[in-house]
Amino acid sequence: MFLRRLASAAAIALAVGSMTAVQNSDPASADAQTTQSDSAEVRASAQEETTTVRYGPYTLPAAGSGDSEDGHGGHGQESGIALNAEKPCEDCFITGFAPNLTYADGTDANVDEGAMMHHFVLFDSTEDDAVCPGSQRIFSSGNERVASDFPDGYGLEVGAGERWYLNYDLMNMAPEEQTVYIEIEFSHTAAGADAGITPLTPLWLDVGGCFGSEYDAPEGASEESRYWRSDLSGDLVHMRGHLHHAGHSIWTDNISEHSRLCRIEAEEGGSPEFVDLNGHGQISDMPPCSGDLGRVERGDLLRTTARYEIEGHSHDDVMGIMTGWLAED
Ligand SMILES: [Cu+2]
Repeated sequence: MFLRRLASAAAIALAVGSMTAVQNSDPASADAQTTQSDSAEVRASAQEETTTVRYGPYTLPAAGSGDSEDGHGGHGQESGIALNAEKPCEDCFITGFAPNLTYADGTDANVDEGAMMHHFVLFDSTEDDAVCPGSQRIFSSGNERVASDFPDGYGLEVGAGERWYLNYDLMNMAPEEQTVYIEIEFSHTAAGADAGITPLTPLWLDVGGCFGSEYDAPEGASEESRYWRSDLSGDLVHMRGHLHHAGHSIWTDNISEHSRLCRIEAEEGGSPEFVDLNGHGQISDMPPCSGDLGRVERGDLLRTTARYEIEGHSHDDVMGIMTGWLAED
């Protein structure tokens, strides 16, 4: 099963944000092309613009090739870490992002053609993560490619000297090799005193903990939880989730306040692109929570729970991750 085959180095870096795993990097993958949108695409406010950054190319080995870990009939996999990942802007606030996996001509590469964006994570190596030791985990997505738009007036600040790196894990279920790109459309606005943007701190709330995002889910319905005691205070304004195939839902509660901050249900096979070559529906939507999600006070205990409903057999190496964005006081 492809669900089992995450490269361990990539998985550790995903959880810990550790720069120690960068030996895995593929220098060719650090190349990225940036296309600045023309003025016709500028939307929302006068200052907001969109920039699409293309990471890659990544060549995915054919399914069943010798590159798969079990060596027979597995999915082709391409994973690693790209250093010096392109940023869409500097001295700016990122106010939203829309991830995708594409072919060279810009069309969608999805599981109906065998290509799966198992996940990617962008790190800022110049900031510490708020939850776990290591670099700050700033943007991520699984194959569902859900777009996030932060509420008006909020954004993630990108400094001029900031250095990003990209952890990617891509898979191929097709019998032939294919070449794909990770494409992220960022909306952003210039920083500065008149920007009127409140900076956000990303929170990575991972059922797997800090030292590995993966865990094994049994057959049937199961729930797995993890607690985090906040050492930050602020307003939570956006949350998005990540689950693997057969993931049902994920939610985060503020136990100290007896309140629910966000609950997200996964949809599978919602459109033909998300039905794979074996006829299985893969996760196609996990709508984010956005707006006034609640207060988090220093000392509050947050609990994140992932629910899986799996028919017929257990799944190894699943994930349950909620990422949140906090406007600190
Ligand atoms: Cu994952």
